[in-house]
Amino acid sequence: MRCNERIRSEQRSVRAAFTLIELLVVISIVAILSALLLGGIQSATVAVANTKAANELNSLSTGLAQFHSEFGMYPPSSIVLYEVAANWSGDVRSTALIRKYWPDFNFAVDRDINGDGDKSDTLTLDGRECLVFFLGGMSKNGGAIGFAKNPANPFSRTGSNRVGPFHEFVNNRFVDTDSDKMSEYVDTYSGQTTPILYLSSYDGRGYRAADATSFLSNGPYLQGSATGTPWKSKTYQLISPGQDTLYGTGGWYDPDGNDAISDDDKDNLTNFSSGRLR
Ligand SMILES: [Ca+2]
Ligand SMILES: [Ca+2]
Ligand SMILES: [Ca+2]
Ligand SMILES: [Ca+2]
Repeated sequence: MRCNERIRSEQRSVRAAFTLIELLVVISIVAILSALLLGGIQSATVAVANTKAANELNSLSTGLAQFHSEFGMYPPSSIVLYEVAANWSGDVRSTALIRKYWPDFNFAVDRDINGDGDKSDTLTLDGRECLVFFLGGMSKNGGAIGFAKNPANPFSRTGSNRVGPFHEFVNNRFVDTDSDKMSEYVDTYSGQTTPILYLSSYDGRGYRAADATSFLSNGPYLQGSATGTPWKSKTYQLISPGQDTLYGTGGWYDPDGNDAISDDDKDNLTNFSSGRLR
C-alpha cells in the first residue's frame, strides 16, 4: 500500500510539473501575441495619422490652385501689411505685391487688418501666415471669411459679395506663434504646435532664400544635389513638420536617399513627396 501511495504521489507531481510548463508556455504565447497586436495597432494608428495629415496638404494644394485661377498667381511667402495708409509708401516690394492681386487697391485708407480694434499695426507675414491670409482671407470671430470683392478694399469684413476662403480651415487649429493676431495653421497630428510651412516660387521667378531660412537653414528642398534646382520650382513648397514638430534643415532631398537629410526632416510631409520624406 505504502508503495502504491508513493507512485501515485509521484504521478501527481509529474502531472503538476507539466501543468506549470504548459502555463508558462501559454503565458509566453499570450505575451508574444499581445505585443504583436499592440505593435500592429500602433503602426496602423501612425499610418492613419500620416494619411490624414497628407490629405490636408492635398486639400491645401487644391485651395492654392483655386486661388491661382482667381488671382492669376500664387500667394507670396512674405509680405508686410500696413494698417497706417502712409506707411505703404516706404515698402515698394509689398505695395507691388498687393497691386498684383488687387490692381485697384486703395492704399490711402487706414484699416484694421488683424481685427484687434486699432488701425496702427505693421504686420509682417511669413510663409505660414501668408498661407492662412491669402487662402483664408480676413478673419472674423476666429474664422476665415475670404476677401471682399470690392476691388479698392478687399480687406473689408462687411458685405456678402466675397471671394474665398479657398480652404476649409478648422478654427481650433489656428495658432499665432508670434502674437501679431495674424494666424498660422497647424496640421492634424495630435499635439502639433509647429505650423504648416508654405514657400512660394513667385510663379517660377524663384524662391526667396529669406522666406525659407528662418525655418529651413539650408533653404527650400532641392533636387539632385545641395546646389540643385528646387522641387516645385514653378509653384510652391508645402511642408508639414510631421509628428516630431520639427521642420529640419531643408536643402537637398533625394527620394532615393542619396542625400544626407537630418532625422528632423525625415517625417516631414510635403507636396513633392508621397507621404513622409523617408
Ligand atoms: Ca489692428
Ligand atoms: Ca507675423
Ligand atoms: Ca502670427
Ligand atoms: Ca519633422
